[in-house]
Amino acid sequence: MTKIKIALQKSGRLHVESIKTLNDCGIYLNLCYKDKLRVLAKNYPIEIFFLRDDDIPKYIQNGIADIGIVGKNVVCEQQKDFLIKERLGFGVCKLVLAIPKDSKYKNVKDLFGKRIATTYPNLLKVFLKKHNISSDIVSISGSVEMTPDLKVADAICDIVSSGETLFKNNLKEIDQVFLSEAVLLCCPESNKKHLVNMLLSRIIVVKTARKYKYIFFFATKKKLDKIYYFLMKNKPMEIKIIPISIPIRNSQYINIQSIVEENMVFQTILKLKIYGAKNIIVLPIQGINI
Ligand code: PRT
Ligand code: ZN
Repeated sequence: MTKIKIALQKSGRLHVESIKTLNDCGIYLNLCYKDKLRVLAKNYPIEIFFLRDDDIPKYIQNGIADIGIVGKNVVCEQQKDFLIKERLGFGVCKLVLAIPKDSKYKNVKDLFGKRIATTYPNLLKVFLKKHNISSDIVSISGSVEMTPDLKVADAICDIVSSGETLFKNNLKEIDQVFLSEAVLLCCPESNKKHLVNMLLSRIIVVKTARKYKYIFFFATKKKLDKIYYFLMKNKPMEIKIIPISIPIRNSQYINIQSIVEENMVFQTILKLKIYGAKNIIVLPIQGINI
């Protein structure tokens, strides 16, 4: 039987969420996969390759794997953007320019002729070119944050997520070079297009659902108009589902159900409580087909 081959990061920041994405699509791996490099899915004709993230774009381009998950920063640094099929919304981070805290430089323009250490020379080159700045790119393979202290560079260009590493190393961000998140790669010349497209659409359904929650509650009929207006006003643009209200026999209460953006859940609950809503239940959504 034809198998879809999927390349995922073996360990590291994208590993857990990548596996979770497959699980959310209903694809489960055989137990004890932890130390293996090739694993079969339990319930689908799918084989997973666990790789270093830097190798994933190559595997996809050469057709060794059909689908892969990796940081956009890695793909674009390797100039293989054409492999990107979909953004996945996790592993969010940014590539930034940072300098020692006591330095007076304010932005990229102040780095003209200065030394910038990075593991992302290509992305940095593109950014400097866009701003017409000529700097000395010091290309290294790790521990970039130490280089200003060691006088190897005047500034760094590195990935930041919480900002803790910059803070601990007495560095401050001065400019954003590139925004990144995990992306789904697809081999453009895959001979399993039909199977791959089926899996892709399932991943998109799961990804869409992750952004929303299902909200279920009770309210009195006389508050329905206000609640309905509030929910419609805050309804996700992307989704054409309107809130539904279900009358309850012999009761002044009605049951209302709607979909809200995850980052609006807290505000929505507060507002609904003001309108006297009761028994508010928030549920995760398994999938949304738009
Ligand atoms: O072993 P392998 O080669 O597969 O993994 P890796 O060590 O090269 O990559 P890994 O696991 O560290 O990161 C995988 C991907 O996660 C990256 O390519 C990014 O797309 C994404 N990502 C998200 C990050 C971060 N957040 C992140 N914070 N990648 C790296 N970092 C590092 C950064 O380089 C810096 O050293 O974390 C430090 C900064 O973190 P904060 O939280 O202190 O700001
Ligand atoms: Zn790597």
